[in-house]
Amino acid sequence: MLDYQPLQSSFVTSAQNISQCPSPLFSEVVFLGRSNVGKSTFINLLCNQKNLAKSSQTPGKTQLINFFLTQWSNQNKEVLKLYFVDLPGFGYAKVSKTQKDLWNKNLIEFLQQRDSIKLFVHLIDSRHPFLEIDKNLVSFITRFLRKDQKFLQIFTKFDKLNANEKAKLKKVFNEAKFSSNLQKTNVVEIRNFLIKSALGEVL
Ligand SMILES: Nc1nc2c(ncn2[C@@H]2O[C@H](COP(=O)(O)OP(=O)(O)OP(=O)(O)O)[C@@H](O)[C@H]2O)c(=O)[nH]1
Ligand SMILES: [Mg+2]
Repeated sequence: MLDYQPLQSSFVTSAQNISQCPSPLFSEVVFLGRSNVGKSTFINLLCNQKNLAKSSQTPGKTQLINFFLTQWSNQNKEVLKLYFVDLPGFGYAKVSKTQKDLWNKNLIEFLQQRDSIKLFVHLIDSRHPFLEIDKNLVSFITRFLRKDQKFLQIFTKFDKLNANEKAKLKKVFNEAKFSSNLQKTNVVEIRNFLIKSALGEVL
């Protein structure tokens, strides 16, 4: 089985809308989820680089479509490149309505029209698994998900649950993955699964 190790990753650019995005040279993985769920921290954990994507205790930290060039090696000495895309969290409202509407329009266009997106990673806070806003995201994405694209759910902040709550959540969401960005739980398994999904190697 191929195992992917992180090589050096780097920030490429921030875009406000699809027209400002870089040339689609590589397959892309986008990270979606409510503000403060741990998207930026999760990217840093996967890439094994603490300060690659900016994370913060204050919700609303990530405000643009941020592209990172990530590089991975496997046992065959192959080097694989992917764009990881860190997005602003939804559900964060500390901007004007006009600003928010424009943002939503830009983000929706990006998600629906950017052909190089191969994997949507939806991050959900383990403590709040059934929020309406997350259900809406699932139905929104599945409406336009193409055959060459995958959708993966990851529950973050798994460290905040007790053993009983962990077992329950795993049972209900049996296709999801569970991560503690703090304790680095399952990082190797999740990293491999995610990269293989982006490559279309997971059915
Ligand atoms: N306990 C715990 N804290 C976490 C975990 N993942 C992230 N955090 C913390 O949650 C806070 C938010 O993390 P970010 O990575 O900035 O969240 P984000 O989803 O990128 O937020 P926005 O950019 O505002 O959308 C930070 O204080 C992180 O340290 C986790 O698995 N467990
Ligand atoms: Mg962020």
